Amino acid sequence: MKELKVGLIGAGFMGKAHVVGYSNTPKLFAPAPVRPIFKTVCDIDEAVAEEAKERFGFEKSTTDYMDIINDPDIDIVSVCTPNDTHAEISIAALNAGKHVLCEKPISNNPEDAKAMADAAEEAKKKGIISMCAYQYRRVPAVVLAKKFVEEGSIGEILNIRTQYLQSWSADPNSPLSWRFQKKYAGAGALGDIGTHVIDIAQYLAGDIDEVVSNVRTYIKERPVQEGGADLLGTVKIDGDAEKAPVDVDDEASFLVNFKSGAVGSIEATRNAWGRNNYITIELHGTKGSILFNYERLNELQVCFSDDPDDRRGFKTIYTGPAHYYGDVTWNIPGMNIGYGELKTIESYDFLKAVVEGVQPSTTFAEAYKVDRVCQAVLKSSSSRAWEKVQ
Ligand code: 4PW
Repeated sequence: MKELKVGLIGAGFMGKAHVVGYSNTPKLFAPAPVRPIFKTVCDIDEAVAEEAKERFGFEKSTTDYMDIINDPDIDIVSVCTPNDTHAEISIAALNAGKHVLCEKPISNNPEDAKAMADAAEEAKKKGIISMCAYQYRRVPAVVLAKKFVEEGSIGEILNIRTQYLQSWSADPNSPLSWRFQKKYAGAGALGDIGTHVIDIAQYLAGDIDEVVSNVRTYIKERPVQEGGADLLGTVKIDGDAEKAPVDVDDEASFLVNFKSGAVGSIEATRNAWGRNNYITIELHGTKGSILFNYERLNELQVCFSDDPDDRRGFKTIYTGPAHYYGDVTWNIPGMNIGYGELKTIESYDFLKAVVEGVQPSTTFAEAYKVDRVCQAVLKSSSSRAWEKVQ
């Protein structure tokens, strides 16, 4: 079996997710496109890098990502670092001829996002593949929703309502990680999770043309955290600790108009007690409706207008062998996939694209488009008016 050597940059939560994805690809998918070989892991924290090397089975660890870029033996690079470093690392890797799987959002600022899209376009001419890790568009139920849309089963899309709601930063004692600082993250809930549902909305309904928004920061300062590790609210720091300001949003909600003429609304917050990884998509078309909720990610609900009056309503389709990669994951609908399998589907699509030389979604150019929607949302929050996506 063909082998591809992996360099992982950033060994925290997302680094683990990429390792799970790569290592499960040849186990879950037959035939597997390649066997990923774990060559070098990099983290700015030496102890984290060393521990990741041992636990994940990398050959080497380093604290300098250039060791990965300069290693001619490494074929693919996973970028799992905070947003402010995505451009520098991804562009260096692409220029060195390495295929890049970069975490989302593409960057913390539009200039860098554009530079990344340009670098990816240039690299593509030399057969170098890049992908931004918006994995939720690959949930089999979401892919099925796309199929219904493309087949015209729900007619013309009138409205798409999406939400991404979490609760892990609702507690004021959740520390000030890089995700609450503009210089690293670029934006708060909007950039961190709102971007996922912007990506899905555009995947299903085409480009967003204009937005009008409400953006709020509810918790203005948070306890300072030692070290840069992202704890996603799992560890709290008590009220007496030193505090520093939060300069990103806790919540963004906005109305959108699509170029197609469809309308919609998008909401993102990490301050919604009781909501965990609550991604919802509700599409209303001229001939039917579709509903998805990630907390029941193996299900899609659909309703068709031409069902008889006395039995029209939402029905639930359980995804399984008949759906996206269901034939190679588990055999019976209801056995269900989870986050690990989803990251494996993403890894498989990326590795297969590298082998076949075909550019997969979400491209850096599409991810830059998501970033431009975010910029319009932030602009509208200041101007308090509709803003065009530039
Ligand atoms: O991309 C998102 C992250 O930044 C993820 O899908 C979930 O929320 C997990 O961590 C955050």
